[in-house]
Amino acid sequence: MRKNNVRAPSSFLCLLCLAVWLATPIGCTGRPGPEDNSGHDTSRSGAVTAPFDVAITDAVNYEGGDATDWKKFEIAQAGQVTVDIYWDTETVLGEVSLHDQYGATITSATHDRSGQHDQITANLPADGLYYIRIRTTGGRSTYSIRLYLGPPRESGQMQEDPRPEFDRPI
Ligand SMILES: [Ca+2]
Repeated sequence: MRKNNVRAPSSFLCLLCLAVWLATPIGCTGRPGPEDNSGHDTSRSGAVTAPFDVAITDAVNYEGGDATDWKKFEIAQAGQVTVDIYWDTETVLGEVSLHDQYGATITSATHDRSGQHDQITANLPADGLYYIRIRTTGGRSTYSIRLYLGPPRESGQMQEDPRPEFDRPI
């Protein structure tokens, strides 16, 4: 009987320890998880509208907890769409992909680390809503992205656009 009385509290303590251990976030090392600071655009439902023919600037930062940005656009009729992306940091492990309204991947490109520019293009089968996902699986970079109707144009044009936003820290 006495033995049981002693054992009961220690079992309780073990359970308490287990509960505390399970409740402790895995990322308690002080470093954020890849999406901890990603904001609404970490998922398709929070995608930001990307205009046509205008370069927009944003950034992804894997170690900083903002690994993914979703953009969205609509087309009025089926046709070819091209996306140019320029990474400020060539060494980033970047990816850019095009998705249909349900999130299925239409085409994608893994960043070519020998340069800054990647490009994807696709013939979209119907009018409606489409998505672009920009992601890093390592490193960080500011990037500029521009989408336009039609086949790929000469690369390098976008580099001439003024991009004062690049001064902000990422
Ligand atoms: Ca984000």
